[in-house]
Amino acid sequence: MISRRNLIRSGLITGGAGLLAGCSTVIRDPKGRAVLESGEDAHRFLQRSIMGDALAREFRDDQLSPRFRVNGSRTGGTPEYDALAARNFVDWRLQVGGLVQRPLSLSLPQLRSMPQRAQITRHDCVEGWSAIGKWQGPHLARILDLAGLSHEAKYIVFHCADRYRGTPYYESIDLIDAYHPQTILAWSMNDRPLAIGHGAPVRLRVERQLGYKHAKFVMRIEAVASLAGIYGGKGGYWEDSNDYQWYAGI
Ligand SMILES: Nc1nc2c(c(=O)[nH]1)N[C@H]1C(S)=C(S)[C@@H](COP(=O)(O)O)O[C@H]1N2
Ligand SMILES: [Mo]
Repeated sequence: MISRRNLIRSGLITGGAGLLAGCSTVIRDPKGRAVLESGEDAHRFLQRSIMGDALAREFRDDQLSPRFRVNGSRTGGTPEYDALAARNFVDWRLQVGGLVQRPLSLSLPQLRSMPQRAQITRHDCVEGWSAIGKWQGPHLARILDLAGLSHEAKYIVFHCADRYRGTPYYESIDLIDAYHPQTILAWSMNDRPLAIGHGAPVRLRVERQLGYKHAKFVMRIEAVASLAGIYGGKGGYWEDSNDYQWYAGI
């Protein structure tokens, strides 16, 4: 099956190659050329050189989808998660660690009392459905700054409560996406606390990438220098299990 994402990706790369043909500095620069020669990096490179730090499209309240499906795991699923959910996540703490100067343990009220961003965006799943929802939460950047990233940190890994088909769900992004203004840890969806199906108590929103990057049921955030030692080493559940692209730019 040809996935929609691959179509988008090849479309972008084809379109982008044309654009870059006139961009002699990129072609002459050995680093630029190496990047162009590897498909996935090229996608990321092109999206960023064309879009820079551009925002994903935002929508109006009257454009919210009447129905937003629950996809993948419908709950964190473990006894520990169920116990947290039963007490409305008052005992839940977000752990922030790895290559940071100050490991953190943050409660939901703490996340809610930080400066918030709200955004109405379209979620695009690789399986071919989309839905528009409103998300609110603190900037991931703010939390990373509180923890103080070490210089060696290159990726942010999100460890989730659930196992999907028996394997722990996790995802990762690089620092450019981690610091993008629309990258938030959402605890609210459509002006209500995030429902369990959508990833309570907190899920990642990384709006310029496809749905599977938006980790639900986030328990722990880890800053790392390399993705190599983590599970299958490809940076995420779907990347490890189905060879999905690590950079899932839309
Ligand atoms: N922890 C976790 N996060 C996950 C998934 C999952 O199964 N477990 N599924 C992903 C996929 S493929 C999609 S499309 C979205 C679905 O989010 P939704 O249930 O809010 O629609 O969550 C993503 N994040
Ligand atoms: Mo998805």
